[in-house]
Amino acid sequence: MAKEILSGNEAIARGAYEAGIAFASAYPGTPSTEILENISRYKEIYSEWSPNEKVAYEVAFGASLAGGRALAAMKHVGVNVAADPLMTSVYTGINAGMVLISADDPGMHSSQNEQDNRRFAYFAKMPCIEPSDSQEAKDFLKLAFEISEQFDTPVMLRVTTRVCHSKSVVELGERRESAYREYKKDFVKYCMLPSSARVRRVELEKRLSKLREYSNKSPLNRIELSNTEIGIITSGISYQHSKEAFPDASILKIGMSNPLPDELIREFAKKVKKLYVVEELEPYMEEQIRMMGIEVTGKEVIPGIGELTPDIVRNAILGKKVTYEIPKIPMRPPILCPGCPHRGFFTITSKLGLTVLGDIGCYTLGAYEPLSAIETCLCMGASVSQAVGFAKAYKGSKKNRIVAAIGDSTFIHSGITPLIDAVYNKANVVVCILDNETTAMTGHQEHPGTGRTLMGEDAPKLDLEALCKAIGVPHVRVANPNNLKETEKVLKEELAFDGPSVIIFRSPCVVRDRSVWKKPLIVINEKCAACGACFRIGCPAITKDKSGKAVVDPILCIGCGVCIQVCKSSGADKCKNVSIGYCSDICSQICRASALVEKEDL
Ligand SMILES: Cc1ncc(C[n+]2csc(CCOP(=O)(O)OP(=O)(O)O)c2C)c(N)n1
Repeated sequence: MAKEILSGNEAIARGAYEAGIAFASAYPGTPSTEILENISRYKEIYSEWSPNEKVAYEVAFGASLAGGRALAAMKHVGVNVAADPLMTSVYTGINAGMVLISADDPGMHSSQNEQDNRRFAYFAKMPCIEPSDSQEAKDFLKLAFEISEQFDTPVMLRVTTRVCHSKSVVELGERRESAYREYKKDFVKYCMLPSSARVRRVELEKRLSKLREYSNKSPLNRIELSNTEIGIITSGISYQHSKEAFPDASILKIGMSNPLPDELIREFAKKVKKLYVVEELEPYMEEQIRMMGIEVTGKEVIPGIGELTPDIVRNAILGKKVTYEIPKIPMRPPILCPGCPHRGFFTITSKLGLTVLGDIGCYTLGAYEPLSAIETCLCMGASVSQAVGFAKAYKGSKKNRIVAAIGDSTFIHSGITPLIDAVYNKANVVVCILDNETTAMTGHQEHPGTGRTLMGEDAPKLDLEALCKAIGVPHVRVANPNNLKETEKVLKEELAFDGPSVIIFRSPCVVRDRSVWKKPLIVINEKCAACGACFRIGCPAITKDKSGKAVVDPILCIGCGVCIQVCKSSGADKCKNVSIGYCSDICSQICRASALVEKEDL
């Protein structure tokens, strides 16, 4: 069989293909995003970006009921959004195999929190499978579908950033078309009213004990017996770290972490002198093992925050005190790209001193200095609902100045219902939809507002203006955030309005749409007053020379012109007085600009 070097996410996609699945859905989110991007390359599988994770889970569940194997993929916090259907789908069980992929992010490389979704699987009483490399990611996914069908339950495949993004050798297999399972109407199984749910509740417990028996015998859990001085129970990426730190130790490798293989754990515990549990984040296995009456060392020595490494595992077990520390290296927070349309918007909200309640997306970077323009970030969609509550309860001087800033993808994900709340309850808020026509933060995925699907087809484009009007928003405006005067005028007008309004700040993401790139700008050194105004917009293309004057890097600058508009020496629109202007000399000297050598007089 052919072998390839694949990331965990690519391997999961391959596993989905080989498992003969019919349907895959997701809402993007690091570290899970590439799973669906890779699945969409297999034309045998219908795949879609759903508007949010709840929908992604439900459409996959619908596909499973209809008889096709289905999966839904999401980052760990996405499972919170999908929790409602998830908790009850475990009662009904499935028809064709159904797998939920939860991609957790220990260390919060790209997340607003750090949660261990093995706890979710335990809470939901669903099987949880944990691969530790790309080969297992593929093989375990296939097995997860078999477990799902054998035990009539959705199954969680829980991966973490290191498994998702590390690459290792994977032996490929053939696609085995899964047999179509005919849907049969079954009130007690599929229609969760109290009378039927009570029946299924009992079934759920019976299923769990069968799953525990399975877990004890399953090849997913295996003892690797070696030196018996130290025994380590571990799962996922922590298995790789443990092997590297203690190549000679005995290991119980857990691949199925819910339900845990209790008998196997007892057997292993008897064989070794000192027993450790090495697991990232929560003492999930440790607590259960202790509840079995087995003496074990875990979080007393292994940090419960952040990622583990072989060094941490080695030091912790050798008795050196290891505690989690926030990295001390100089912070280099991510910043808005040069030319990002969000910059113009924040330049004005900062200037006006507005209270901007933020959301999650590239625009959250407006919270960092020097813009410091966003005051909150909680979860997707929360900007609008928080703004409603804030506007209602706030008694300070900025009472009428509450602004919610939310991206287009995030608005569709979970901003619409809170906007309905704003209209229904007459909240005095200005909701600013920062519409860059893509899901930029996670890598430019399509969404219902882009007019394209994951599978590359044209789709009806969600009309945000019409949607907001239909909700009943009295004022719906559209503005160009790169035009600072227009941005300021529209914001001031809507802030003066007593009631909810929506301003759609529309300008494409410049990383995705290069058609908006203009010639790079140049600073006329002798005209620069070194006032620093252009530094305050936080554009990475602008740096300071030794004398404190501005310098524009022509390689980074895409000529959005926001800096020209804040340049103090610009003297309105009179080009002659502008100290930053379009460069024609430099353009002709750099390759990217060779297409842009139009003469432009300063
Ligand atoms: C529940 C949840 N799902 C997914 C994510 C990952 N995520 C963060 S921001 C974002 C979307 C950003 O797109 P948009 O709102 O259009 O803003 P942009 O980045 O384009 O400015 C996604 C998918 C998340 N943080 N939380």
